[in-house]
Amino acid sequence: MDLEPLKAIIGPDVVVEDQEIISGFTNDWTRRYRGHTTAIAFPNSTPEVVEILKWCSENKICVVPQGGNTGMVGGSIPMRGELILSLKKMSKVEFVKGTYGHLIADAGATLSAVQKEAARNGWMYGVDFSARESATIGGTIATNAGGNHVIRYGDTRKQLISLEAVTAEGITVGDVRGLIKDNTGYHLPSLLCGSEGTLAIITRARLRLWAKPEEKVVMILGLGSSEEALDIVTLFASTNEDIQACEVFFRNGLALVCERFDLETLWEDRHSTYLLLEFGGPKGVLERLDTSENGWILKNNEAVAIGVDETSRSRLWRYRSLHTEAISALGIPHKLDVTIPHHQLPYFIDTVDSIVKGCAPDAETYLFGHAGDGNIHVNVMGPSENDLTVDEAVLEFVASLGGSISAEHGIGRAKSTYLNLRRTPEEIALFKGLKDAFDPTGILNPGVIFDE
Ligand code: FAD
Ligand code: 2HG
Ligand code: ZN
Repeated sequence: MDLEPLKAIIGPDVVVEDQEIISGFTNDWTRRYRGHTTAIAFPNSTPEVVEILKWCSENKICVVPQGGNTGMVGGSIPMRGELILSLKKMSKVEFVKGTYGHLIADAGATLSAVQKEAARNGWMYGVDFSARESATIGGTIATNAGGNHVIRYGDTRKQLISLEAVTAEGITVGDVRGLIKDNTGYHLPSLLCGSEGTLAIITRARLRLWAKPEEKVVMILGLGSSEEALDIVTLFASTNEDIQACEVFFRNGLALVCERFDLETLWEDRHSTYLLLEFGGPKGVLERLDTSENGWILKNNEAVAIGVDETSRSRLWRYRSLHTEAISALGIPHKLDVTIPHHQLPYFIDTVDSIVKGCAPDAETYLFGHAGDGNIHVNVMGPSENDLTVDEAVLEFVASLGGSISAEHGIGRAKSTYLNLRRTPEEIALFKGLKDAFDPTGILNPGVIFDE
């Protein structure tokens, strides 16, 4: 890749060719995707993104957009030596004064920077998950990230008021003006959200903020079955206005987390199933819960841990959010991020291990996830990295139950061969038509979403 002509257009500092720096950007968080490239472009502004893409399109140089590189499906990794376009240097975050809770963030701003700027101005951002210090707003939009609070505030798409992006040929589309209602044709933010860097580079976004709850309470319940856990989720989701997270995990994952991070075990390891609930609202969250029709859930259960202050709340969250890191310490898992129709969730949870064992008798399956959204993370340890028998069997099982093969992480490279399990040939053809319109030379993230 001769990048001298590009450097002559945008200046030499924007393009980095030092392999020592580059090596920090070519492998993914899971370590499953290990790529290579000769260069990374670090634009400082939207006009620089325009120049880079114009030149890449004209010269048929393939581009892999990258934010925080925390993605779980290999979408941010240059597997064939593509140019990495990192948005890291575009990281401004600005609360919009005089509005009822809007914020404008550059694509490279971290999720945590957005959360902090919202909080500084008395508001909160509706998306949160444990990679907040590295994941960027551009990456969260490109993947339509979900996380812990979808049950209350919706996914990233629901937070988008407007966005600015640059198509593969260097055409800037959209804006960050604050029109709440704007029914002028197709809705670009909805389309580009979840497009995983295959249609355009997201450069800026205007985000909706929410009123900060006065008080938060976190609790973990130790339970005897997935059915019991999901009955409680249904009850709270349908009757409690304060509920903002319903997370599930199980005995083997909890044991791993406790051992790895030296956490105290919960109730001497007596339960098979654990439910973490987070409530937020006006003062009196616990009192309201206690006197509500669901009060019996707490009174009848001998295994309830409650956190009301920041320290005890985050102590409880660690049991759930450290699952990914604890599993990663064992090796490279097979990661499947699926949604199951609510009424099938207990069946899925109770059956999936036998599906896995049918392919790989010695495999260990760890399940955890966002129970309120029907989103279970299936992590399987055992089968070798390139043996995808288990992945295929689990995804086929999910499809047979009417579920989705990607709940929140996206298709990326990892799931591209299975797109047909969720999308019809007609839908895939329509998707390809959209891809051609935004990226006629096919330079943006080849191999992502669509199998090559
Ligand atoms: P990257 O990994 O850099 O990129 C992700 C995809 O977006 C790639 O296809 C890339 O090409 C594209 N992309 C990045 N920036 C742009 C841009 N500006 N324009 C166009 N395309 C772009 N995800 C969840 O949804 N919920 C969770 O609860 C969750 N928890 C996680 C916990 C851990 C510990 C980790 C490591 C990851 C977790 N993730 C979760 C996955 C990941 O953090 C999200 O997918 C996140 O949105 C990725 O953001 P990023 O900036 O790191 O994007
Ligand atoms: C989570 O919910 C993330 O913790 C990561 O989405 C899921 O590691 C995983 O499989
Ligand atoms: Zn998740």
